[in-house]
Amino acid sequence: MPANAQRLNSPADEREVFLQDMLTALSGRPKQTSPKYFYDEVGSRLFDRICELPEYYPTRTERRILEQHGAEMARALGPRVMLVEPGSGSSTKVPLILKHLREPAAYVPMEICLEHMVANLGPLEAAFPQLEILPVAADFTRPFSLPTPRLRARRRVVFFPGSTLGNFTPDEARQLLRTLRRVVGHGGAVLLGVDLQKPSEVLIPAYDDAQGVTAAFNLNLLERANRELGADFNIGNFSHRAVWNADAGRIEMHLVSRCPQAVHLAGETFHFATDEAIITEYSHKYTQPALQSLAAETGFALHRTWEDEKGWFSLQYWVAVD
Ligand code: AVJ
Repeated sequence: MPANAQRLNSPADEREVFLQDMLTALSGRPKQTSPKYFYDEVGSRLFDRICELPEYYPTRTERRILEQHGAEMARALGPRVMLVEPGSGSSTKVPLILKHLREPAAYVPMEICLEHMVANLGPLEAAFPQLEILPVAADFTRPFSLPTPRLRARRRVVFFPGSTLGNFTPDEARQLLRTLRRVVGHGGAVLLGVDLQKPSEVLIPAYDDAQGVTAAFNLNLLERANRELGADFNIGNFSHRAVWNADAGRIEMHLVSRCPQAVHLAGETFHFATDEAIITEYSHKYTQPALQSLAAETGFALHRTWEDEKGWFSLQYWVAVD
């Protein structure tokens, strides 16, 4: 583990939390797990492959907006920024901002999977040798503390791309944004990447691609529970499904039981009926008016937005208001 990396929770802690969350999930009606459990090393690598899929437009669309408007965004953020990125994954987007930032104080990537995060910081360290990089291995949905960079930062900015905000229900999203408001503090800001509403003919293939990579990403959750928790999911008895829930404005990913079956975990037995589903992820798709009010409800003012020519994806610059 690199000297400057912080791990806020021990692997044993993480495993115990995963176990309790799975037991709660499998006891639920409907059964529902958190999408954060997709991202072990296998899942993180599958997600990297999803980002390259022809059907999965969010990553490349956001990347194009960052390439076209990165300099403007950096001007809006100003000099000596401490840039915090929750759910940084492979940190492949942040260089498009960092390269335009004046004297950034530090970059703080946050990821649950320390190994995957650190394994992908090499190119960034090479590209920005002056920049202090302070990785934090933590679950940003749980209370966390931030490291103090050598250089005194003029302001804190949270960079939250990729529409990860979409994983959260509206109430959870408000709660998370209020946490990020406290994290950035007075004079701080967030730079959000958010996927926008569009026809379901575009959305559903993006979450159910022809090559089956998203299906493997979804099923890996069960393989991970078998690997790490000693569960006995029969992977072949479950199938991947992506549905567009128009009323809730979200894509839902499900793992559907193909037959009546029982799964055992930590001495407990969980029964599945045919066609019974585990909800494994929500991916909410936003509209501009909804984002405008979400900013106001969570202690921010929407200052700037940048969109692609199709209006499929949006980068939002929100400034903290007291
Ligand atoms: C990383 C949460 C933004 O919801 O689009 C990709 C994850 N799930 N394919 C998304 C995901 C299925 C992705 N986020």
